[in-house]
Amino acid sequence: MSQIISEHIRNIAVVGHGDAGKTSFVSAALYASGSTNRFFSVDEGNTITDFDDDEIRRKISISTGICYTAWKKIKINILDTPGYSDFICDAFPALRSVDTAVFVVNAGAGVECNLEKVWEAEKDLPASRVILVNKLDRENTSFDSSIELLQTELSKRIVPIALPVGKEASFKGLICLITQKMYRFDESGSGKYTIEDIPRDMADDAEMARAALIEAVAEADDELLEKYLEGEEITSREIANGLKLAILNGIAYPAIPISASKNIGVTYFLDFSVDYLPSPCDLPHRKINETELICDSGRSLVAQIFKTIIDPYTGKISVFRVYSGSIQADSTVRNATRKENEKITGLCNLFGKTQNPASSIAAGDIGVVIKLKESRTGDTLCSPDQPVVMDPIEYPDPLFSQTFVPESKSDEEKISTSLTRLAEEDPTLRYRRSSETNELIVFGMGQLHLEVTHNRLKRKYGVSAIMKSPKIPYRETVKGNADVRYRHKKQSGGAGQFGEVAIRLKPLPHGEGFVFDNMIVGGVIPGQYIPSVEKGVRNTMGEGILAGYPVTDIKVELYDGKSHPVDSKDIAFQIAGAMALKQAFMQANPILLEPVMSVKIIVPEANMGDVMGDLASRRGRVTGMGNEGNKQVINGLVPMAEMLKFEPELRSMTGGRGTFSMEFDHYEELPSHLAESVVAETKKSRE
Ligand SMILES: Nc1nc2c(ncn2[C@@H]2O[C@H](COP(=O)(O)OP(=O)(O)OP(=O)(O)O)[C@@H](O)[C@H]2O)c(=O)[nH]1
Ligand SMILES: [Mg+2]
Repeated sequence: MSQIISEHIRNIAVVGHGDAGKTSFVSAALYASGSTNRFFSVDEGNTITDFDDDEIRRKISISTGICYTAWKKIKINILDTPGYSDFICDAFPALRSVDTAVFVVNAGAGVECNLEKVWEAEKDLPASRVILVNKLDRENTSFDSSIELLQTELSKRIVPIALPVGKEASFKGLICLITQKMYRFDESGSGKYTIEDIPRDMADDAEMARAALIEAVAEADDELLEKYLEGEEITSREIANGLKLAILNGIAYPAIPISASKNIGVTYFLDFSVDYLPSPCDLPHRKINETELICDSGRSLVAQIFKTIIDPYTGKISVFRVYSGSIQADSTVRNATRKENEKITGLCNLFGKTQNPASSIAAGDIGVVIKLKESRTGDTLCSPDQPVVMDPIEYPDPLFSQTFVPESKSDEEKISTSLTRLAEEDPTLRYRRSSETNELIVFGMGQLHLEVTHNRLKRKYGVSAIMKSPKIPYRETVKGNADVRYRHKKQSGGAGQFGEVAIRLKPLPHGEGFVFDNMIVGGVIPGQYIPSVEKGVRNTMGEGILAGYPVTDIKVELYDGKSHPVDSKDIAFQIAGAMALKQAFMQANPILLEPVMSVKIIVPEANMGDVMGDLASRRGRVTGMGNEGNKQVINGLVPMAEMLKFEPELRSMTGGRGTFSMEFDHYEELPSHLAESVVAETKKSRE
């Protein structure tokens, strides 16, 4: 595409629950508008926006796909977001970067949880929203009942602008309530339509629906409202003007019946986008501190990177939306977030995985730049003279974790850098090495997310790893006291070793760590060997005594000992200290401590009972309850070991509507029957 005028752009994000038909809708739109020469499908695995190997194999979108098309000389940028729970987070930065949210709803499925989740994303959601009621070619679907449900569960502002003609298998067209014409769609799936008069048997329904539309639209337009209240005739043009205003201000959310896979209603939506959806210039100016971002290519640049893709061949691809000014190829811009300059070399329009070079990206447009050095998702790019920083993009902390054990030495060497690269394009992926268990723990949004990550490590970076449940970082301590004398003596052959220590072991309150008390008087252990004893004790504490976990919350009093003028040495006292602690520890009623998490769970009222019951079965205790919006909040304390598999359980208990967060709170004694099996497991793995 050559020079783009900002008024000739529409930016839409296609959002909704998994499987609603978002990718199919985008595919239909690309075919109908001539951007592809075939109707690609998710089932055949050849769509433009689901091109990743995992997306094709699993037939779901994992990451937001970016493409654009031209319809009646308007450039429509389309962001095809994922709807599956593990990947839904990618929808929010997309929503924030567009001017209209297009909700695709599965007509047969009611208001599904991730549809609700994106609908509630107040902070990211543009005012302008459109509802596409999809899959109306399927059995047991009804546009009317879908609308009724959406109006009661999401918003009363949802209002049809078209009615379906024909039901289920015979769904073949629409009645447009604005033009009062019927659009009959070509059965071949081309998206083409012919315009006819409204069938006589639908005239009454159309009249009623039109009245509802006028009523909704009138709220945005005082003049229209007056006319409507006076019962005057309202023209199509007047409805159209009012509708535009109502959409821009979020007063009406138009709904359209479609079938993506039969390409019915899709071109009607494209026409509608051109005529009614706001261009980037129609929106109220965004403001950052004192700076107004005006959508005009002639001004200073402000753009935000809302997504990063790491392509094994091309390298880093940064996807951005321009809010003000324009980006020119071969220029230098300022990354105001990182306070670094960046060279813009490869500037492109992205069409799925294809990069189409561009000489500039205009105000309001979406584009990509290749191989930026420092820039990351969320960063603001601007003209050096106007360094404003847009709000960063925030992601929830992933709470589902698995240990990745590299299979070979070379896998071990590559795994961290590969995970870093994966995490750069996937901000809900995190990893860290546990200082307690030394395991590499990978955090994601759910089992499927980590399975995809595991597969990508192999496929993109050639790293093989075994995925398994992480170890719990238990600690060891004692509940009682002990008094032990230990002599380490090796005086036969070669240089001798001699060291004798007497220690008292006492428990400390939880969280106090370790105290080493030197009570030696009269030099029975020479001063230079006291640190040796302490070192022996500390090393043993680090290795663990009962089950291989670090020892904590103990006090060791070194109160007596003996030395030898020739054979006493550092190593001898280290060994004596270590052995004395081991013996004392086992005599002093040793126990295991387990980490306990402070957990916050948010669920619909209806699931409260189930979730409370589930918490009790996880040895959890509730510490407080309240509500947030129309949801219930449960605060509690639950052992970490019981939370590892909580995420899928909560998902199934609440039909995906529950969410939770947690953080480490404190250590607590592990009940003895559970401690026994942990000790037995350590024994087994040591053997
Ligand atoms: N009968 C019928 N099937 C459809 C229609 N639209 C989509 N499908 C099917 O529904 C399934 C899911 O379609 P997708 O387009 O992948 O759905 P999605 O919303 O992109 O799903 P995620 O990306 O995983 O959130 C596929 O098998 C499609 O063929 C439709 O209008 N009618
Ligand atoms: Mg999809």
